[in-house]
Amino acid sequence: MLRLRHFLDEHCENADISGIIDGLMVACKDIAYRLHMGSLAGVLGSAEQENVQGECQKKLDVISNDLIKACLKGMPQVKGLASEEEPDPVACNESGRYLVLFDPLDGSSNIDVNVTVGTIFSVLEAAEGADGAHEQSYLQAGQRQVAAGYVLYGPSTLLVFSTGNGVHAFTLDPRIGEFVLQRRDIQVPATTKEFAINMSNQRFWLPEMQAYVADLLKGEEGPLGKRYNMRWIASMVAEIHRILTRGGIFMYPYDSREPNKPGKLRLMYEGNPMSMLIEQAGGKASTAFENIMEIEPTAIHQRVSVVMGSAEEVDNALRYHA
Ligand code: AHM
Ligand code: MG
Repeated sequence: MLRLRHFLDEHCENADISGIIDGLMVACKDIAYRLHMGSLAGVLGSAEQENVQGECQKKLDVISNDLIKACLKGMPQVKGLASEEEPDPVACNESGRYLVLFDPLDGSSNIDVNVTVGTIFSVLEAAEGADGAHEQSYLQAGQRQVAAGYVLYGPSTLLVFSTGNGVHAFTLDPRIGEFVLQRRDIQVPATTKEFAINMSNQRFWLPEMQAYVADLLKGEEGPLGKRYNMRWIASMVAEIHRILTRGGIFMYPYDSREPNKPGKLRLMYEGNPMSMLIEQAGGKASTAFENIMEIEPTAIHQRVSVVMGSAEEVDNALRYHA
C-alpha cells in the first residue's frame, strides 16, 4: 500500500507542488464527506444565487469553493487562486510561487441526483513579480501547467493527477482517511468504440461535427467501420476518468445556442487540466481545430470547444474538421 504523501516524496521532485496536491486533499476529503452525507448534512439544492457566468449555483458549489479557497490560502507556496465560482482571482501569499485554478465541483447538475461529480485543478508557476489578484498573471497556455488533476466523487473517491511525469490514480481509503495508489502511469488506449457527446445539441453543431457523429452512428456500415457505443454522464470528471480507464472520445463542441461563446466548458478550469492528463496518458486533446493546450488565454473564464481522448479516434474527428 503506497500512500499519496510517500508517492509524492518519491516521484515529485518539486516539494512545493507536492505540498499543494497533498494539501488540496484536505479540502477534497471534506467535500467527499459532505457529498456522502447528502441531505443528512443539508447540503443539497440550490444556493439561490448565480456565479459570474450567470449559472445558478448549488449549495455544494459554494461550500466546495469555500473549502478549497480556505485550504489554498493557508499554503505558503500559493500566490493566488482562480475559481470557476469566483468572479476575480484571489491573492493568497505574496511569497508563493504558484497559482492554482480550479472548478470546485464540476458536473454540479448531478449533485441532487446522487451521480458522480468532481473537483478539477490546474497549477501554474507565477511569473516574476506577478500579482496573485490580477487576471493577467493566470493567462498562460495549458502547456505551461506544472500539475493538473481531479478528484472524482463516485462510488469511491479517487485522485488522478499529473505533474508532467505520467498520470497516476489514488483511491481514498475511508478507514484511514488517506489516498493510496491504485494505478500508476495510466495509458489511454489509442483506439476506441465509445463516444460521449450531448446528442440533444446535435442540430446546433457545426456541419463538420454533425458529419462525424453521423458516421459514428452508422457503425460498421459507415466509413469508420465499427459499431460504437455511447455514454453521457454530464460530468466531465466521470467522462475523462472512464476514458483514462478504458479509452473513448469526449466531446463538448462549439454550438450555435450561444454563438459568441467558443464552447460550454471553461479553458482554464476544465479544458487545460483535462488536456494535460489526457496527453500525459498518450491521448489527444483539441478544440477540433487546434491543440487546447496551445491556446493563449485572454480571460480566466473563457470557454473552449473540447474533443479529447483516444488518439486515433480524436484523429478521426479532426479529419472531418480539416
Ligand atoms: P459545470 O462546471 O457548470 O458543472 O459544467 C460542466 C459540466 C461538465 O462536467 C459536463 O461535461 C457538462 O457540463 C454537461 O453539460 P450538459 O448538461 O450541457 O450536457
Ligand atoms: Mg465545471
